[in-house]
Amino acid sequence: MPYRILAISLGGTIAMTSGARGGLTPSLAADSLFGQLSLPGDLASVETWTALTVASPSLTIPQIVSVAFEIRKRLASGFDGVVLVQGTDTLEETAFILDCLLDDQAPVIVTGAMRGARSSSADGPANIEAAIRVACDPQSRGRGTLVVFDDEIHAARYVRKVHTISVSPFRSWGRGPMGRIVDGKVRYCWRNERLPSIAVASAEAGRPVALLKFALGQDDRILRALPDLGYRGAVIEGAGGGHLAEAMMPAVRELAGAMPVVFASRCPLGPVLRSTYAYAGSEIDLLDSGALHAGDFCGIKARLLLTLLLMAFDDAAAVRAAFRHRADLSLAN
Ligand code: DAS
Repeated sequence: MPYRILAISLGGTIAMTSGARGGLTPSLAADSLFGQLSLPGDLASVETWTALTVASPSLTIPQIVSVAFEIRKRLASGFDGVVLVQGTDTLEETAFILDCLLDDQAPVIVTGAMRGARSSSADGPANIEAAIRVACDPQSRGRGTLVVFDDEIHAARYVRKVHTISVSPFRSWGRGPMGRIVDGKVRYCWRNERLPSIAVASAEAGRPVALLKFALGQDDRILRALPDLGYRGAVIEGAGGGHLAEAMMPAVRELAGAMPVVFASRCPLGPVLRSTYAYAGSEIDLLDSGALHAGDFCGIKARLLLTLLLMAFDDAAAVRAAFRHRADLSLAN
């Protein structure tokens, strides 16, 4: 009995062809992307949905939350899995949002392409076929949202785009891929505990969260401007284990009294520290100031997590507690 797969397109290079100005622009609908697949006929029956046709930097969090709501509905109506294609630039963020919101056992797989649909070396069809194979494999159930690209299978929590032009641009640093497609077969190497899903009730835009990166000599002017700019949360990628300049700490303390402030690390590998250093601007000082540690989440994903929690809870204390719980869990497995 073929697996019922919902194939969703949001656009991206995989759906792009050369436009009037000579460069690639989004143009193709899901039907043409999922139309000519060379998979075993009895593997999957695919139903397509062209949700959007945009370049992925222009996607919004409310749009992805709406897609998550529709996926939940479609899975409840009998689909066995989902394959979603979009641009690779923000693909890791879409995958993480879906992973935070969906708690279905059914596989939800995100993929895309680094070469346009009409390129002689188009990688979209192979990525789509691999994604469908993974979506149709019983071992993929219960693993949360996965990214399949260049025959690698990545967990949404860890995967990042790390190369601007490679056809294998995704890495899960510190963990490696959760699995691979080998000889056309799905092979998993590890499994991690899923985090509790977040009960967001509406896809309406939530309270904005700023993402800042610390650099040498940076001062506190941007931090002090955030409330008047309408931000209701902040994530700061600090140096090393999550550290800031001493001179920034009065502003951090003040800001943490007004909104959830998270410190992550600008390092691509390793978690933030929680109890090693105690100097002004260190993790112990940041925690004393009321800031929250990002655990194993990178700044980009800590921002999405905080944004979704601000959409789910009105009460600031509930937001802080829910964030702290997930950040601690992220360090535990
Ligand atoms: N960077 C292109 C891509 O890889 C465009 C985009 O992300 O939409 O799909």
